[in-house]
Amino acid sequence: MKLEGKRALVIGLGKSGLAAVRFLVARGAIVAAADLRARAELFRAVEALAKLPVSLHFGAHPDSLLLEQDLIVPSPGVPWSLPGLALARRSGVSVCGELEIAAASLQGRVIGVTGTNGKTTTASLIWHVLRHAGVPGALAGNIGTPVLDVVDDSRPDHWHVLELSSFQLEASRSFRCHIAAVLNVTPDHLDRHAGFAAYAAAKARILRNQTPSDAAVLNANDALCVAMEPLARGRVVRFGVDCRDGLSACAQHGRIRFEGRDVVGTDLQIKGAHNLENALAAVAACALAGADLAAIAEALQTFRPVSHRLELIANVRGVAYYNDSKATNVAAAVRACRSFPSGLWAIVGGRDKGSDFGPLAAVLRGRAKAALLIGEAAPLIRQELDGCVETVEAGTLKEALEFAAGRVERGDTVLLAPACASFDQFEDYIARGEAFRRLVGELEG
Ligand code: UMA
Repeated sequence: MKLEGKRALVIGLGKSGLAAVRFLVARGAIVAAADLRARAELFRAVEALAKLPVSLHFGAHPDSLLLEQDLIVPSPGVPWSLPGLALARRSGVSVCGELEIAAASLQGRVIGVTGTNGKTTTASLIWHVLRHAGVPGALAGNIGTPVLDVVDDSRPDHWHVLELSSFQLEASRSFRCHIAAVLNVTPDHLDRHAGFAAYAAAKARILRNQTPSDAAVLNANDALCVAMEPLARGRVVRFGVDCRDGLSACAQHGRIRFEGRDVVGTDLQIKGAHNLENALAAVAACALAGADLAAIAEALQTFRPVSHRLELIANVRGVAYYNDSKATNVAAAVRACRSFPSGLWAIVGGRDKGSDFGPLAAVLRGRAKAALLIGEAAPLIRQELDGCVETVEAGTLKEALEFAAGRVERGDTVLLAPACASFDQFEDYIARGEAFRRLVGELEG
């Protein structure tokens, strides 16, 4: 894609937008950047761009600004269906997500990891293994380092491990993943996509542009992943927690196996059946990228849980406190709860994303002593849980923890698994997880 001399507008001045501005300016484009927020709220971004030739626009995105461009690069958080973007497309403006912009310049090969849950853990685990095996490259994408920030350092022998969200995939056309792993697809982001089918279709775009020499690593126990198999143009490598015919990566008698060979025990530092699936996907992706099984086994054993993902924060007087703030949808919260058979105090709630909370009722029945409800979605969740488990409208994280701390018994677990976005009470899931960590620290004190 020729960028020199092109009029390009970046929408959104978050991490991804800043990387896009830097990338486009470096390639000689005439760059403008727009953000819905006011200049005062974006002082850090403004400061970061101070020395670059870029015109900044704050507040609503007027059609006139969009229509005077050759190219528009919306950040992942900008709805792909925004009416202004549709108008721009109809008027011949090229609208491309960051992956599309990166596609032409990223050297080396890509392991793309998507799925509703487990993306960050799996991408981090793959990267941990590849580094251990001496494979050069980078870890980037939805995990926090924008893809466009790793392009300049990319080399032909690099493997890039990219966590890819439905928002990023929806906006890509020619981006190719040499190895594409899809972990699972369950409802999420229904406030952004036009229904579950559209969300699943965005995820499936990870397989677009693969060639016969590429590989699709797919979860054999997830119906939507199985449904993607016909879309794969290269090799299909299936993984699943129980070994059976047709699976390349699986677990049997407490051991992880790949293509019939023993790799390592399943007793890893990342816990739960969902993390076993993540480990299986990682084993398959790393083996396909050329890492040897002995190096994979060693690295799997030293991998620790990523922050805010079923992370053990502390054991206070015989009670375990787990932070799964990243469980921002119902399926993730259900998986987290399943890791604890009984004595559970589940802290649930936040901003609803159009979710069905029914599956939470089923998993909490019998294993939870109470569900402590926080945030905007509390009344909605209470309706679903009533009759299945005791519910307490605690309101805030602090009150939920105080309530639990006054009633817990030795051997119990207090788990933050919100099943909701954090934005009603926190800046993001990280701030919510850090607040939980701090409050548990106070209990310890
Ligand atoms: N904005 C507009 N116009 C709009 C909408 C938003 O100007 O119509 C502006 C906002 O005011 C804000 C900026 O856009 O200033 C934010 O852009 P963004 O939401 O794309 O956030 P970034 O900071 O650029 O972070 C993005 C990803 N965010 C989203 O996908 C929502 C980050 O994933 C990613 O780590 C980062 O790029 C680097 O690649 C976060 C995320 O929540 C972790 N992802 C979702 C998830 O994991 O569930 C998909």
